[in-house]
Amino acid sequence: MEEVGRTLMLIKPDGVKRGLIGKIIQRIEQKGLKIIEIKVMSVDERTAGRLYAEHVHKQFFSSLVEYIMSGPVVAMVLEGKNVISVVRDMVGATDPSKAIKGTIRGDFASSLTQNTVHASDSLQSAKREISIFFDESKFIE
Ligand code: FUP
Repeated sequence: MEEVGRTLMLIKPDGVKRGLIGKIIQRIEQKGLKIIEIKVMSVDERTAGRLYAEHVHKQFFSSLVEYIMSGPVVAMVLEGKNVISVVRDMVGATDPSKAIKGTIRGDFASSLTQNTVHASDSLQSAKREISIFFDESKFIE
């Protein structure tokens, strides 16, 4: 069954710095996803730590946190049918060198750390991640 759900997408600092906001949003709109919320913001250490909590013991954690704090990001809440798989397919593989052409990372990214976008990997993590960046009670109907 196709269920309507919501996910968090971030355009990471490299995407913002390289002027890719418009191109990425165009792909989201062309795919028919609904943008429920969107803002440009900087990520502080606490927010970065919450976002990447599952990676806290990994050797790349500190570079990940440092990178996401290195410049403004665009945070978005997207809604659509099968939203997790639709958005993850659009984003492409974590490692841009393995991401196929036509995906955001496949077309725009070249570094594992600076991989242009983040998207939640399940509805459960989407709920957790959305609450880090937005107050869901204030979303427009
Ligand atoms: P993804 O869900 O595709 O963003 O990937 P992960 O949750 O596995 O990884 C989160 C972030 O950690 C990725 F965006 C890139 C970064 N990362 C590294 O920097 N080094 C690694 O070896 C693996 C992931």
